[in-house]
Amino acid sequence: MQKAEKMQALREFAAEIRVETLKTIGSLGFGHVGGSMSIVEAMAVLYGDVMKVDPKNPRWEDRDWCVLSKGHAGPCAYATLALKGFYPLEETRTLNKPSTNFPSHTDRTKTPGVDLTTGSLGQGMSTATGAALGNKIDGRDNHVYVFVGDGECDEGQVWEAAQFAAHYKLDNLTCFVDNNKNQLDGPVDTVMSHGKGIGAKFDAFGWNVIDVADGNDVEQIYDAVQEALTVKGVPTCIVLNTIKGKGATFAEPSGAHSSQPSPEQWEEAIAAAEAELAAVKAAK
Ligand SMILES: Cc1ncc(C[n+]2csc(CCOP(=O)(O)OP(=O)(O)O)c2C)c(N)n1
Repeated sequence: MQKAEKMQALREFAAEIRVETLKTIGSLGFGHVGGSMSIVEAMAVLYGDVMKVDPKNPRWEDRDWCVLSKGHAGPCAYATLALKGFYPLEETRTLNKPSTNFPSHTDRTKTPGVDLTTGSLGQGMSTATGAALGNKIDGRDNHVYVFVGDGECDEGQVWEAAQFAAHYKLDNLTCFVDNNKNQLDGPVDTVMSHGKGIGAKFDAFGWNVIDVADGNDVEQIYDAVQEALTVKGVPTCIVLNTIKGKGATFAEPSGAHSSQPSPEQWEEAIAAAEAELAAVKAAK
């Protein structure tokens, strides 16, 4: 497939994920829209092209792994995995309801395709790093991708894992930083700034660092991942400069962490995302 054709397919996949993420959270009426929408394009690139996974065998030992250390973005993963064929889309509409397999934060014991349980910020970075080391020791030819939030990077545990990953030369590990500039309590720079920047911190810990100027652009993300996969001897951090709430009419303007819009606002947002999907398809 030509690259242009591939990018078009990834843009369409991202637009579909955006619609289904909204419908998933909308089935509950409230939730983590902001941090789910900011990573849509990165998830589209991973599951639409880069990662080797088998929806019929989610625990295939040689699969690539994806860990949402920012586990509150679970709905984006649920929509992505449903579109990839791990389970029917309708099932995601039970989000966070009693006896659901789709809790607000990702849980590997409940949802097919979820590789590690997360939700307590910082921990997913450590467990993903452990998984990468385990895979390396086992001689597996696979890769672990982990997403951390820029607010999450306040957790000391992120940096313990970063130091560990560099020490063990985990070139089978790529960490995406969802640099959407906002966390729960407000702007990252107001709550706890990152000094010279999160990328500079990973660099200081011995990682290869790639800055993606537009972290909601599938081609820029795709190119960064391809570059990361060529780097040997060190893990790579890809800083995605994203927009919190991207594409959600009620959440993007404020960059809110969680949202509980009115039914009319849900309808408006889903209609806008569906219109965007149609426009992306028409641009073929
Ligand atoms: C250890 C821990 N402390 C606090 C929380 C509550 N919490 C959930 S999300 C969040 C903000 C995270 O911000 P960021 O990493 O920027 O993610 P984004 O909202 O942009 O997706 C907080 C404080 C948590 N889940 N775990």
